[in-house]
Amino acid sequence: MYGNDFGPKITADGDAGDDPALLDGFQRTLDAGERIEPRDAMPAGYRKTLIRQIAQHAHSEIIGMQPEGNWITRAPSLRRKAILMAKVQDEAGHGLYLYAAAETLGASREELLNLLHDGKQKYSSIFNYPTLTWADMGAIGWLVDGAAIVNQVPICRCSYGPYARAMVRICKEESFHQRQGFEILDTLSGGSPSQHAMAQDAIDRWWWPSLMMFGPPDDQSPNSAQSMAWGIKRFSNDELRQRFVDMIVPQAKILRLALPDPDLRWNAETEHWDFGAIDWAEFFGVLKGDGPCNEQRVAHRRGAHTDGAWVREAALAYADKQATRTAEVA
Ligand code: FAQ
Repeated sequence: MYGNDFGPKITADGDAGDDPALLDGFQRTLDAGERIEPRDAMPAGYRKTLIRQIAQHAHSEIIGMQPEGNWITRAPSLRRKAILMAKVQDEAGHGLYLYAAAETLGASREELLNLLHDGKQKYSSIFNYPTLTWADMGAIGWLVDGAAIVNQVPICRCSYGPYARAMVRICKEESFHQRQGFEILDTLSGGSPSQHAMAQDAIDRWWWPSLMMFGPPDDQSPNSAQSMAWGIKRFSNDELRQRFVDMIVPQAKILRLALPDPDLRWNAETEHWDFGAIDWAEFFGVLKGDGPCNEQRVAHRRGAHTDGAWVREAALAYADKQATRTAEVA
């Protein structure tokens, strides 16, 4: 049983509007560290922010299947192929949990997919880069899933119940994804000189885009302050980016691979790794649609949606039949 004891729960549209009693109930729930649940009254802005973030997150999972899907047929062994297929399937599952979480806020999957296909909602910048070699599967697992874990573990404590609960399972699976990426790179790094070079090249290409995944610097992040006040975000973009760098530097040493940043230095005062300047012009360019693969990713997604129309129609026809049968029996 989910829910809490703070204030009235149900309004006609679920939004608290200006009603002081409803807003007070919402705030007291947050202050007590309890979860907001779908039936609870909430400010319209809270609902809108959650739909935006959860939808972007869901879109990232399903678009994120493409760069890796590209390598399933070319995985170097049956074992690697089976693992990669399982990982890509996990990502489809993550998309499903997240679209379901958004549905509890009143946004249907169909509506959100239309917004993605029309370029009206975003997905993570990272998936607009190409996967050129097998080592990219290692770099994505180690760096991209590593960044996703650092960003997403705090979301398990997000104030909105359905999102927080979806993230618990997603994070468990992401941990496995990161381990498999690390293992691919460890194998390549300890292999022939050309395999080692292939692993290094992948790290050189994926390092900076992975740092960008955490979003713009705090002083250019318009949504952070409100999202943190609402308990949707628990840490700022820069805090999580720093946490990621601190986690990755020692792991890179174990992998015998270099991170492509001449300014990377241990800072004994702050007890963190200092790192070089991020090219934010590149990040904002990718967000605008100018990344190496933006067009290809969205075109492929639209095509997959069109090709899958018959599956959706068949599922609806089956559901109708079942409903008719149940009604007849009743
Ligand atoms: N890419 O004010 P903020 C994964 C946008 S899942 C694109 O700081 P916010 C699993 C932002 O939306 C990866 N856009 O925004 C996997 C906003 O634009 P808007 C996805 C970005 O929301 C692994 C504007 O910039 N993870 O990798 C990005 O407070 C391997 C201003 O930014 C999530 O979605 C970006 N990187 O903070 C799958 C986690 N960063 O909407 C396959 C949940 C920012 O106002 C293979 N999301 N923008 O038009 C979050 O934690 C937050 O939404 C942030 C952004 C931190 C991403």
